[in-house]
Amino acid sequence: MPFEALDFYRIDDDLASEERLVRDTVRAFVEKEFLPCVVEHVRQDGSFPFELVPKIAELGLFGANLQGYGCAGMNSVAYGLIMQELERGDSGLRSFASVQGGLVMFPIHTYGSEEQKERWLPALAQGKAIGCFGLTEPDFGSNPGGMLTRAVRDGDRWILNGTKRWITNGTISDVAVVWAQTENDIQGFLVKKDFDGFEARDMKGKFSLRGSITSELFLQDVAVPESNRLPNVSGLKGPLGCLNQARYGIAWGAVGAALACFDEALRYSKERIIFDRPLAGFQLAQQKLAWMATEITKAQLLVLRLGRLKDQGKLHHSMVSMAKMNNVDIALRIARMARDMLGANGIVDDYCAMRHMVNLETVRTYEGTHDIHTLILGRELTGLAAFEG
Ligand code: TGC
Ligand code: FAD
Repeated sequence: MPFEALDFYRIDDDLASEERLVRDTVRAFVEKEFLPCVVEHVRQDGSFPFELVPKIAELGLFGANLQGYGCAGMNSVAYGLIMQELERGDSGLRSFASVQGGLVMFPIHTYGSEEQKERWLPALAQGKAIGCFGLTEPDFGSNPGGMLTRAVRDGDRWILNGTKRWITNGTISDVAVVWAQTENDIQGFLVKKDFDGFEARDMKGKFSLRGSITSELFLQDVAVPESNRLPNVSGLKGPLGCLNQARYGIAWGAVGAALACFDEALRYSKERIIFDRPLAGFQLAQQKLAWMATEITKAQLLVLRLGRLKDQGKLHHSMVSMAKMNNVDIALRIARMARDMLGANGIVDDYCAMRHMVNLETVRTYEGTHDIHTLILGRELTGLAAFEG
């Protein structure tokens, strides 16, 4: 039986036919090409089905909401639906696309020179080049403003020193967007993989997001030409502006993971006979399913409204924080509940609930932890920042 996405409030009716078409196309791709191989990659830590990259590019999924330079120029809702469908497959798949599009193509598109855009955007959109985003450091995750990576001006180049950790796709990237502190402010640099003094290494031992490559980046006296500095932004708002894009995609993606877990739990509970009748017929099981369906519906409405606001230019970043925080939280709780409803079967990789559950632990942490988004909202509501002390 094919996957059935819950649509209790007929949200489909509010989608344009092109938006539905995009969603259905990505759903079919995930079903046919990605799901048959995901478990094999998850069993190896830090492995991704790289052979699917040309197909993902052909579907226009890298930087799908960007205009020009070979990008698909879709609206924000279509972009969100792409993220939803990719994460229905696996958070690692959505991560691959959201880093490439939201964290690498977006800053080049928004802050880059014309030369940088021409050089990188078509190649990144076609999947002929892969990129990564280096903001987090071993000692500075939630507080990137404290970063130790330094860029010192030396004539027409910059000398970069520092370490970035937890960087998705670092070892397979042709270009890293590296954020570094200069004498005056934070600046973004396009660091090519073959620059002397630059090295990326895989990180192993993950329980979570195993179907994704996570790396450390080492920069030792790396000389980066001034022409590789992103000229149109400075300060922390540069990287934080990129995070907005990726957090928006995660808010949609989390719905996809939740839909997969709900569908699995519903099916399983109808088929599983316990005490001579289907599990789904017991009140406790129905309570769980009713709660899941309600939370998914609320999450769907949140992101649809968010997407329409984004397209109208009315989005504030604290709205994105609310959606990322809420949707990842409910998706994680739904994944745990689905795993529980599957009993012992829930712990094996024939089923998706536990894979989504452990992935969502990462999703709760990256792109701003649940706590950080709570504090962003707290600041927005009260006018008082509670990040320190
Ligand atoms: P704060 O004073 O809040 O802001 C400094 C400047 O930035 C502006 N700003 C934003 N602009 C755009 N979008 C946002 N979301 C923005 N948030 C803030 C702000 O207006 C200000 O502008 P200006 O012109 O006045 O200079 O800075 P703060 O130091 O107080 O920030 C605090 C905090 C905690 C909110 C911020 O540091 C934060 O968001 N921390 C979380 C870090 C984080 O999310 N890291 C993610 C790393 S990348 C990643 O995880 C990728 S996962 C990849 C995958 O999907 O695989
Ligand atoms: P910390 O900041 O040390 O937080 C530890 C705990 O303290 C958390 O519970 C947090 O919520 C809490 N905390 C923090 N501040 C406060 C506060 N003010 N008040 C109360 N509690 C607080 N980064 C990139 O730059 N690029 C990437 O591509 C990337 N990919 C990633 C992929 C994976 C698989 C993972 C796990 C992470 C990735 N990250 C990436 C890093 C990610 O963004 C950081 O892990 C995240 O921002 C949190 O930072 P941290 O791990 O240092 O946790």
